[in-house]
Amino acid sequence: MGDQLTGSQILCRALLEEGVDVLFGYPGGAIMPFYHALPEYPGLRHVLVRHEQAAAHAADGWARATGRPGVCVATSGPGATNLVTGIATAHMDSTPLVAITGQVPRAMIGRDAFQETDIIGITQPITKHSRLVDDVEELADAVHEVFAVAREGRPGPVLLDVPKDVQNQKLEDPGPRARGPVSADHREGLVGRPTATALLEAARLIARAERPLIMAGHGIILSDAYEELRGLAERTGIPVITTLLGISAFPEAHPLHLGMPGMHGEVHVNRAIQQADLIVGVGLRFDDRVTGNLAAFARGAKVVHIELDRSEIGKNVPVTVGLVGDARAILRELLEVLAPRHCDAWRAEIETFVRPRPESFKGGLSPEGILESLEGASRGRCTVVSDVGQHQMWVAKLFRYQRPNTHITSGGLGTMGFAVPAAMGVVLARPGEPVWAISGDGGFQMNMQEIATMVQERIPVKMAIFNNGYLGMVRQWQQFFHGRRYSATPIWSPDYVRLAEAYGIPGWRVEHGGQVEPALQGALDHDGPALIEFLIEQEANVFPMIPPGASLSEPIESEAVTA
Ligand SMILES: Cc1ncc(C[n+]2csc(CCOP(=O)(O)OP(=O)(O)O)c2C)c(N)n1
Repeated sequence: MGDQLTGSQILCRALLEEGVDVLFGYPGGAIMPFYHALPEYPGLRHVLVRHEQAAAHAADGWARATGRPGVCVATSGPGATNLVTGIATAHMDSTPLVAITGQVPRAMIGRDAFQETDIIGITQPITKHSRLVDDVEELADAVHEVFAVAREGRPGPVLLDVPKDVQNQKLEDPGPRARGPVSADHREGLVGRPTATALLEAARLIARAERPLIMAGHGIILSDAYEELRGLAERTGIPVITTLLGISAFPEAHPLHLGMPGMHGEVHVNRAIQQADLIVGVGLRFDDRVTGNLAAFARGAKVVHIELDRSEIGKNVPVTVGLVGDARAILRELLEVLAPRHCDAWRAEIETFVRPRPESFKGGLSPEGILESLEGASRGRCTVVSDVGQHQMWVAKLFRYQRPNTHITSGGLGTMGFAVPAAMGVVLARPGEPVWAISGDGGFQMNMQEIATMVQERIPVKMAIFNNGYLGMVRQWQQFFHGRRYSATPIWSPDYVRLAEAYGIPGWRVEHGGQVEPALQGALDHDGPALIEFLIEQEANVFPMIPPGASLSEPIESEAVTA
């Protein structure tokens, strides 16, 4: 007779078999058997967060940085429901995330037991798959199944709900699972090839277009298609636009890089889109923040859409040729049939749309100045995790990303409070590299409790708060579209330097330009978490801005228009 294992031990072992080495979580009644088993598996590092939402965001940050599923754990009821925003964030941005929740014992399910919620029902619309395991015999297979679902095809979150008595159930040790090495490659098992006819048609459109553009999205990062994207651009001379989640999928300093499109996109980028005769969209979903008024979006352009998720093709924008599959694989096939060409005349035309920018903001306390100094101090070697709001747009537009996948943000859900916990996950995925969490004073206060996690777990996140005393992005909308009625947007902050002190970490308040670089250097030199508060101009705005519902041709470019 072999040894007996509990469900919890089987769960831990299955996690190790999936290559998991870190999990973010918070214990409670229904998940206690799992936490009882955990110390027997030192290969599983557990990071105790201060709020389950942060566990989901940290696992999400870890997953975005590694390309492998991140894992978060919570108890039933309030623990599980606290994960929901993080799961929805991962769902909107196609992050592979495995959420494990305890559930009340099977005999209690459906009786409104203490801390019972139907977390399967709650999360079904925001997961790829959610599964209640009601027999220990199924547990190991269920773990492997949800990991496979999370990473295969278009990645996304999954949830495994494990009743407490199943965690305690005993089973004859089935022995380690006979399976090959775990692949970190989420492209495993993918996807039909596009037909030769469709590929040739796409190549023909690319060869003949006079004003073509490439729009690159998150799919480039998810499929490691940097080289192929660059190959496509350089073979054809077609300028490249990167969406918010596509930022850092193409070198920003490259002469073919144009910038970000959409609501806060550069004027020349949006103008180029409106004048294009072909858009090659790769790994993106043409969401409404990118297109503006759909009816007026790129009306002269045919669209070649390369996308893993078939349901995205034609969902928002009419498509001339849709190529369904992994971006890297399809770009490679396309490169085989594409002859070299250039787009010099079109590029010269776009050049005339570009608004002049000041040479340097260095040393200033403007958002531009801070980001330029931050880039200099980090020598381009850092990863930047931004929160949601005005600062997010400044970070997206002004920071010059030099390496792939070094810009991480909540795009689809736009989740305030994301940056600080997500950055913890990124630090653990990229030890030795500076990781900045850049937040507004609003979003920072949504998850600042996680400084305690950083201290206890020695996670050296560098936190930068752009404090404008307002929920800035909402205030900007109120200024532009609600007659400056600043309803519920002025926001008080605690003394962040003393807050840092209370947590035992260094903190700086930066009130004038001369303090920017010393503070950045001080934070980077400190071997641990550190915090900087930048007191920026209170009513600074993000320009340009396409008003909601307007077309990309109708930007607000300066204060004059809003006065
Ligand atoms: C969880 C959540 N609640 C509300 C919003 C709506 N919202 C979007 S931006 C924003 C203001 C953000 O303010 P702050 O964090 O101070 O950043 P700033 O815009 O000033 O840079 C708000 C409230 C949101 N995106 N997420």
